[in-house]
Amino acid sequence: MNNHTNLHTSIDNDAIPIKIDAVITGAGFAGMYMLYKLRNLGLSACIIEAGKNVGGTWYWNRYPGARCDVWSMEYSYQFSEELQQEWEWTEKYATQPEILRYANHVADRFDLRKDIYFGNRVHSAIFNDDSNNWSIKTDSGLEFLATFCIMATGCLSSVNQPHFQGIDNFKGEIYHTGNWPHHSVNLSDKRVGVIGTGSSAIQTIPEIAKSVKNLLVFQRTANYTIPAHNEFFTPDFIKEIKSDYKGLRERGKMSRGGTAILELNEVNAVDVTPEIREKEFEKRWQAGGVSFMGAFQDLVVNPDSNKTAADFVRKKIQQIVIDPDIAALLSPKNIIGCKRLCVDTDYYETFNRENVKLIDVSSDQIEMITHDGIKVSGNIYALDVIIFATGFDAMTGALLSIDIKGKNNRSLSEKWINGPRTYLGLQTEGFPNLFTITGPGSPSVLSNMMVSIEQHVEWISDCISFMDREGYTSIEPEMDSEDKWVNHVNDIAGKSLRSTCSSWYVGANIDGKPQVFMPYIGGVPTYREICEKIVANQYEGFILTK
Ligand code: NA7
Repeated sequence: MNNHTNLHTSIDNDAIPIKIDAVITGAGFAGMYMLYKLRNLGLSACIIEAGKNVGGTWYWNRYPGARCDVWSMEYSYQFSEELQQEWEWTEKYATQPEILRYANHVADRFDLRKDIYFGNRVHSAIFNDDSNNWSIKTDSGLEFLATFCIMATGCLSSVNQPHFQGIDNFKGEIYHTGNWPHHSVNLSDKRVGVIGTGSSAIQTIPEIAKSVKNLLVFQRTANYTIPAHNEFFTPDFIKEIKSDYKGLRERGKMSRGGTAILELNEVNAVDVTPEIREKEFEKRWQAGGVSFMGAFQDLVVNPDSNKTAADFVRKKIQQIVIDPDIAALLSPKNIIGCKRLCVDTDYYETFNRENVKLIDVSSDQIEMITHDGIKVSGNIYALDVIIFATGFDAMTGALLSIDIKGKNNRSLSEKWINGPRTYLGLQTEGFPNLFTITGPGSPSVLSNMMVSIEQHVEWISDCISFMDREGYTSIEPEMDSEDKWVNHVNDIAGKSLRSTCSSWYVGANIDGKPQVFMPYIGGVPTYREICEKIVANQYEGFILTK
C-alpha cells in the first residue's frame, strides 16, 4: 500500500497519546482477522482487549459444557487455506477449550499478539471534528489517536446480571456463565442453583448435574432444544472434507444461515400430510442441531406450520421426561425458533435424575436472594452456589457500554435511544470512520458468525484500501441510506415469526431497552449481494470525503 495519503501514521509508543491508523476493540475472531487484514494493507493497527488473552466469547464463556452450536469445520476461518488444512477439529460441535486453543493458534500463527494490548478496556471513543480522527481511551489510562475506530466487540459479550434484592447477602458462591472464572470451580457435592434456561443453561445443566449434590433449575420460560448428536470425527471424514474444504465453504456462503449443513427443505409444512411432516421432523431430530428449523420453509412465517414443529418437540419431551408434570413444565408454549433454538446433549434426560429439580418461576418470580439461597413464593431454596445463566445485553450492550461520540460530540447512545440505526450494520451516520463488525442491521447472530465476520472484515479492509487509493480520508453513511436500510431491516423482520416474541433479538430481555428486531433476517447470500452491489456502485449511500 502506498503511504501517500494522510490515512497513515506510524506507531509512536513513546508519545501520549499513541498515534496509529486503526484501533480495533476486541480480540475475538472479528478483531484478530481485522488486525491481520489491516496489517496486510500496510496500516499501523492494534487491538485493545479487556481480557488477558484472545478468543472473545470463547475466552469468557468457559462454563462447564460450553460448546458451539455450529459445526466446527464451518465455525472457523476460511481466509487461509493453509490454516484450515493444518488445523484438526476433533468433534462436530467443538468444545470451548478446543475453540480457544484454535483462537490461540491463530494468534500465534499470524503473530498477532505483538499488536494486542491485553487487559485494557476501552471506555471512550471520541471523534475529533477538527483533526478527523478518533481519540480512544482505556480504563488503564492509555490513549490512542486513530483514523479508523473499529468495533469488534461481539454480539453476546455484555452479560445480563439481574439485580435481585439481597444478592450481596448470599453467603455462597455466585457465577455467571458469560463471565466464568478462570480458576477451576469445584461444584462436586454442592447444592447448586441455575437461573435461566437459555442456550448456556441448557449446555451446562446436564454437565454439572453429573457431579453436584443437588441441582435446582429456576425456569422462567421453557425453551426448545434439539439434541446435538455430537460425535468425534474419523480421520477419513476429515480427509474427505479437507479434499474440498473450499467447496464446503462456498456452499456455506450460499446458504441463508452461512452454513452448508443447514439444508432448507423448500416445501411448506402445511402443504404435506402429517405422515410426511413427522418423517421430516424425525429425520432432522435424528440428524440433530439447528438444521431442525430447515425441515420446512414456512416454519418461521406461518404460525400453523410452526405449531406442527413445536408439537413434534413437545411430544419428544413427553416421551423423554418420565414425570408428566415436569414434562409439561419443560414444554415451551411459544413459537419454535422465535427465541434462538438451543442444541443440547441430554438436556431433557437430565430432569429424570434424582438430584435435579425444576422450579417454575414463570408466574411467581424469584423474590429475592437470601443469606442461604433463593426465595420463591415464600420458600427458600438452600444453595451453596448460584449460577446465573441469564444471557446478555445482546448486539448493542458492548458498544453502548463505551462512551462513543461522533461528529458535534453527539453520543451513540443518544442516537440509538430508540434502537440501533446503521447502514448495513457496518456504519452509522454522524460517526465517520467508525466501523462495527457484525453490528446490528447485519445477519450476524442469525448466521454462522465466522462467515459474517469474514465478510465484514473483508468489506471494511477493501473499503479502507479503496479510500487509500482514491485519496479519501473519511467515510460515513448518508442519513437517507441509513433510514432506508433501517426500514428494510424492520420490514423483513416483521414478516417473520421471529420478531414476535420477547427474545434478546429484540432486546426484550433487558429492562428499558428499546424493542427493535436487531439482526438482518434476509439471509447471508442476499446481504452479501447487497454489500457487493453498493461497492460496485462506488460505495452508494456513503459519503466519502477527501
Ligand atoms: P439467553 O438465551 O438470553 O437465556 C437467558 C435465560 O435466563 C432465559 O431462560 C431467561 O428467561 C433467563 N432469565 C433472565 N433473567 C431472568 C430473571 N430475572 N429471572 C429468571 N430467569 C431469567 O442467554 P444464554 O446465555 O443462554 O444464551 C445466549 C446466546 O448465547 C444463545 O442464544 C446462543 O447464541 C449463545 P426468559 O426467557 O427471559 O424468561
